[in-house]
Amino acid sequence: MIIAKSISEIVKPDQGTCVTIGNFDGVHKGHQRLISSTCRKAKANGLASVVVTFDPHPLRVLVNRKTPPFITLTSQKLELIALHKPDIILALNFTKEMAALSPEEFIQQYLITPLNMKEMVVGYDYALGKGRSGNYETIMKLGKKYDYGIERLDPVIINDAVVSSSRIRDLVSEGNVWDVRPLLGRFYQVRGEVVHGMNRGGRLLGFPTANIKLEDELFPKKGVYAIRVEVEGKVLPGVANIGKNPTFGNEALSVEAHILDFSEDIYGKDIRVHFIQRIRSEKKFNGLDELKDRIAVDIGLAREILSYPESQVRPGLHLSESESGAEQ
Ligand code: RBF
Ligand code: MG
Repeated sequence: MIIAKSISEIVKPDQGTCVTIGNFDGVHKGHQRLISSTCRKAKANGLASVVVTFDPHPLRVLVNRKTPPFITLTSQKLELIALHKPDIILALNFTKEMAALSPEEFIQQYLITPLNMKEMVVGYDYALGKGRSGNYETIMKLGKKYDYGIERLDPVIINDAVVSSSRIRDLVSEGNVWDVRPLLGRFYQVRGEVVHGMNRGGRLLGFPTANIKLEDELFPKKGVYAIRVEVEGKVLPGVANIGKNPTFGNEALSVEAHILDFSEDIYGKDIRVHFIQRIRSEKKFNGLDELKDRIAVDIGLAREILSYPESQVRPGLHLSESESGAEQ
């Protein structure tokens, strides 16, 4: 498998390729089906499999107003795609120049000439090229001219609605992290480096927390969550607070994780926080003792939630199709 950032890094595959292309924010169940179908179809036809995606997300380049934060940072997106073992992942640097290409120019310059594309697999709502002018019919017509086949997959339906990145963003923003799991095939995750916070958690409260350096990613709604924390490949139970610590006066938003029965120094380490279930809203307590008592209750609830078999997290792995509840 090669992960390339530009077509100049790719040796044109003589046998031809089967390609899927998309933004793939979240690499959710719909995306997963596209990617696995592409790999299967490539194998069946003696082609190399290629997943083409964009970095940064095209909305970041095209829209001037603030875009919504994304479900996956590029690092996680590429890891999730790589689980399907395509022969090539092409993460193209998306630019205004690229956005100005017509569907034909894009297909010819990025998919035909460098990749020798013979088959293309696209989502039900896919469109490409300037202003999304290249819809399915356009891509079909171009297939006759450039001699590639095209397959369009139906959306994946879970709990009576289409799985989409925007549906997932909405659920996460509402704090509904448990319900997002079947749509992703895993729990919602944020990642980042452990940085120094106020240093008051351990000293003052008796509940030390790892503060995560915030990246430009989607965070669940403010509140307290049962979590699992991945540190150097180990998965540890914990409880997280996302918020502004109103008990201490309004501070900047922080995401902090208290790992249960744990006292190692993990400053500077990159951790992943998997959000299992929301426990409550953040609130302003009348003093330290009330907050401490409540955190002890939160920890009790988290222990219970984390004892459910469905709350397990396998580091770096997807849940299986049957566990996820995906329907055809
Ligand atoms: N701070 C608040 O002001 N209100 C809360 O409701 C609150 N809940 C928390 C729940 C847990 C499980 C943890 C670990 C922390 C919570 N905090 C809350 C944050 C607390 O104020 C913070 O950890 C310390 O101030 C150290 O930064
Ligand atoms: Mg994320």
